[in-house]
Amino acid sequence: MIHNPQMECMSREDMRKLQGERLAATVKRCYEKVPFYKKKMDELGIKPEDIKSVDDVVKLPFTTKHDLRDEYPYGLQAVPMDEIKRIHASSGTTGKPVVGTYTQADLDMWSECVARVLAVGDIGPGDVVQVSYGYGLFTGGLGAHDGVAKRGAVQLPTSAGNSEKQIMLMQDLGTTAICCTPSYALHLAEVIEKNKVDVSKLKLRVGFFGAEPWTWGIRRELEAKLNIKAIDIYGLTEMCGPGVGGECQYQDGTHIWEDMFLPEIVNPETLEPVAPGEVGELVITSLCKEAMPILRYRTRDLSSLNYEPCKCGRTAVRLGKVLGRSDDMLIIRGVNVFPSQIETVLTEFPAFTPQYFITVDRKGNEDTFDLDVELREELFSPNPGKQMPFIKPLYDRLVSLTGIKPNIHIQPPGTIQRSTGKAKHVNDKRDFSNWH
Ligand code: DLL
Repeated sequence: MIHNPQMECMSREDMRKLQGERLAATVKRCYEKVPFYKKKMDELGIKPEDIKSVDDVVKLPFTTKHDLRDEYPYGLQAVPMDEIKRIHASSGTTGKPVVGTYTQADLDMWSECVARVLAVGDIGPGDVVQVSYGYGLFTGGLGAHDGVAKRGAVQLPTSAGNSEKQIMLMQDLGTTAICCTPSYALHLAEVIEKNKVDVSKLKLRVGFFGAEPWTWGIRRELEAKLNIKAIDIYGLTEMCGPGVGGECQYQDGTHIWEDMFLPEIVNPETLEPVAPGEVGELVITSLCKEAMPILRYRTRDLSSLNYEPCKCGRTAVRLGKVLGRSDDMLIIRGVNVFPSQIETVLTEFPAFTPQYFITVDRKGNEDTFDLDVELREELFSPNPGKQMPFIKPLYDRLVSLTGIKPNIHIQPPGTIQRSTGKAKHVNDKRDFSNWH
C-alpha cells in the first residue's frame, strides 16, 4: 500500500522542480535565520538568489557533525524557542550529544515519513504495532510511535528491553507488526525459540528494522525465525529520526522521501559527487524542516543511489544497503574492513548464530584481529577438536574475502552480549595516540 502516491510516485521531472523550489526556500531561510549558515555562505560568496534549481545544491557549504557539536545546543535553530514542541538527541559516546528540535510542522512531517514506510507493510487501523525501539531522547521510539498513529493503527509502546514480557504481550495482545533494531529483533527471535513459542500462532507479519546496518544474512534469519517480512527503515536524528526512507516490498533499496530530503553521494575525500550508482558518502539536505533546516549534511554513511524506476511504482530514489559509517571502518594490517562484511560472511554459515564480536589490538608492530562467534546450540562442543571442522571454512572464507587472518574463537551459545538497541560489534583497543 502506498501512503502518499502523489509524493512517492511523482514524475522525476516534477520532483526535481518541487525540490528546486523547496531548496531555494530552505537556503533563504538558513541565510536569513541562522548566522552559522550566513557566515558559511558569505565565505563561499553565495547568495540565496544563486540557488535556483536542485543542480545548484553543489554550490552550498557542507554541514558536519562537528558543526552541530560546535553549535550545540541551539546554534542551528531557525525559529524562536516558543515555536519548538519537542527536543531529541542522539546518544553520542563522547562529548555533547547532537540535538534536534522540532516545530509542530516538523513533527507532522516526520510522522508522515514514518507512515510511508509503515504503509509498505499495509499497516492501518486494527494493526497492533509493538514499538520496541527505545523511548526517550533517542528518536526511534517516539518517531515510530507517531508514525503508527498517522496510519490509524494501534500504538503498543513497549520500548526496548524486558524481552520475556515483550513476547508475552506479543502473544496476548496480537501484535501484527514490530519496530526495533535488527539486533534486538534477533534477540527476541532467540527468546521466542528458547521459550518454545509457536511462531505460527503469532499474528506478527512484518517488522520495520533500522538504526544500524544489517545484512541480507540477518534479514534471512529474521524472516525465517519470526515468520515475517523484514523491512529496512533508515534515518538519523539530524534529519528527524527514523523514516528518512524505507524499503518497499521488493526489498531492493531504501526509497528516500525526496520531497523532504535531497540526497547526494559524494566521494568522502574529494567531496565531489560520484557517478550514479557508485558508493560514497551520503549527504542530505532537508527540504521542509522548520526548526533546524540543514544544508548538505555529511552523514558519514557509505552507500549508493539508484534512480532506476522501481517495480513498486514509487519513483523515489533508492539508497543501497548502508555498508556502515566511514568511522566504523576498521583498518587492520592496512586492509579496510567493515563489520558488515564480516557479518555477511558469518551469516553464510548456518552452523553459526549471527552473533559476533570483533576485537582489534596491536602486539608489537602487528595488528591482531580476534573474532568471537557462537555455534548453534545443537552443534556446540567445548572440545576444540570438535570445533575445528566449523572454524576452518569460516576462516578460509574470511581470509579470501578480506585478506586478513582472524583468530576465531567459538563461544558457548548465548554468551556474546545481546543488544536491545544499537549493537556494539567492535572493540578496537589500539592506542592511536602513539601513531606517527
Ligand atoms: O538511528 C534513527 C532511526 C531510528 C532510524 C530507528 C531507523 C530506525 P541516530 O541515532 O541519529 O538515528 O543514528 C543515525 O544510524 O547515520 C546510520 O549510520 C545508522 N542507521 C540508521 N538507520 C539505518 C539503517 C537513528 N536502516 C545513524 N541501516 C545513521 C543502516 C542505519 N544504518
